Amino acid sequence: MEKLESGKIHMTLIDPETSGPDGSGRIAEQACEAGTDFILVGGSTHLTVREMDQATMSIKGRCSAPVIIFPGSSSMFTKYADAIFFMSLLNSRNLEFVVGHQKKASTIVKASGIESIPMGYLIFEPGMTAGRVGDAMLIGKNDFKDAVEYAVAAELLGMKLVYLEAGSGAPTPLSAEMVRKVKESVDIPVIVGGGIRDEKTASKIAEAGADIIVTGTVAERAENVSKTLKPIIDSIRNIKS
Ligand code: 1GP
Repeated sequence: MEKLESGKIHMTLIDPETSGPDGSGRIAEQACEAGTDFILVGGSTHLTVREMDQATMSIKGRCSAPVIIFPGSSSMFTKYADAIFFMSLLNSRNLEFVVGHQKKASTIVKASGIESIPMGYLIFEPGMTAGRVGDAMLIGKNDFKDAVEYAVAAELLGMKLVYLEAGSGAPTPLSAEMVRKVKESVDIPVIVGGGIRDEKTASKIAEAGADIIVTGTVAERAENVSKTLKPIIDSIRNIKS
């Protein structure tokens, strides 16, 4: 929240399932060099506590940015992270993703003492793996009313952030119009991710009102992560809310 007072934020998503512990550390190191603000560790597929621990320790050893867990299930926890998105997939038809995993993880997360950030998570078309695994009733590209209603519900439920997700690796990201309509309707910060691969797209989405931009795949696939992420990160820095 403090960081948001001085401008837009960039988060780098690292999925240890794809990158492994060493690869996760390598991506984090270069993302840090490029100026990313936070590392998200996690993804839609299942990871054990041990895998989360190894990847997070590798990331923490090579990058000073705070690490936030982005869980796909109740077992995706590590005490080595700085915080966790305690998130609810509001448009899932499966109660497990709305509140079941949260119930299972609740006492462990609380006892760990790590910061828990309540977040509403909404998956839009095409949704990709997150949409399939989370059994999401995907919000259509032009279903502005649904998107706004879910986002306002997240705010009224007390969530501190709302995340608009097109799905990791989505061929196209959310439209600027969708981001603008949601942003105009809520007073909590809006995170946007899925399919953002270049500075032009990132700045368009940030200009439309996204407070936080998440990129994942572009770093996983880059030969030079730092060189690839830097223009994306720089492009959102001077955009006013
Ligand atoms: C996925 O929104 C994130 O949860 C990142 O998506 O991998 O397409 O950048 P990409």
